[in-house]
Amino acid sequence: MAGNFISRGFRGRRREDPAVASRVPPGQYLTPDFPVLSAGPTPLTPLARWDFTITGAVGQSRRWTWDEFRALPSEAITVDIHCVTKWSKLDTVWEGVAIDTLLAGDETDGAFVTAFCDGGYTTNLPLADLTGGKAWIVYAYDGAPLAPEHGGPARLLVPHLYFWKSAKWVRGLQIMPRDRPGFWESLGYHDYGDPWREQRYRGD
Ligand SMILES: Nc1nc2c(c(=O)[nH]1)N[C@H]1C(S)=C(S)[C@@H](COP(=O)(O)O)O[C@H]1N2
Ligand SMILES: [Mo]
Repeated sequence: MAGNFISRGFRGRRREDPAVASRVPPGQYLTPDFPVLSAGPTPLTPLARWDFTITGAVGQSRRWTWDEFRALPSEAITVDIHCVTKWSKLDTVWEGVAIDTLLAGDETDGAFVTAFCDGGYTTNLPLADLTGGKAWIVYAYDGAPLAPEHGGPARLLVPHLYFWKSAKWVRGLQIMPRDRPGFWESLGYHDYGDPWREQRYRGD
């Protein structure tokens, strides 16, 4: 497939190339770096004490230990990411478990989700933005275990929204009937955060 060939083989990432430019949302620039943006110190939770839980408006709460989580079916994911501070990165390569896999077979009443993390960070999303192959809990980046500063051992990856929604050091999802703003959303960031509509701040 032509599109696939271009995105896989492309290393120069020149914005003037229309195939590249069409993948950069308004107001964003491309960076070859992988900046670290954390609101606090990097938490270091030993894997023996790590778990992942789904709670709230679900038929049954679910919990996985690290070993159980790593035994789940996983996928390789190649996606573009967009930070609200205006950098974008094309073709980032991750490995992780689809949220669909974690929710499989479960009836949910809630339409909203708060992702919660070691260190206390939270972010909110509509449940529909986490399902249908649009979001993952990832534990590897570029073929190596996810570095602690980038959210290791595991982070949420929701590439179609600004990157603050991709909660680092994520430990679970709380499913709720109503929307509740997370950390940055309470401080004036946009509730939804679509980079293609430049939803950076409340009111955008
Ligand atoms: N737990 C947690 N997750 C977080 C953050 C944070 O401060 N704490 N920062 C968010 C923001 S604002 C961005 S842009 C991305 C940055 O991810 P990176 O440091 O891997 O580039 O993580 C998001 N997830
Ligand atoms: Mo950010």
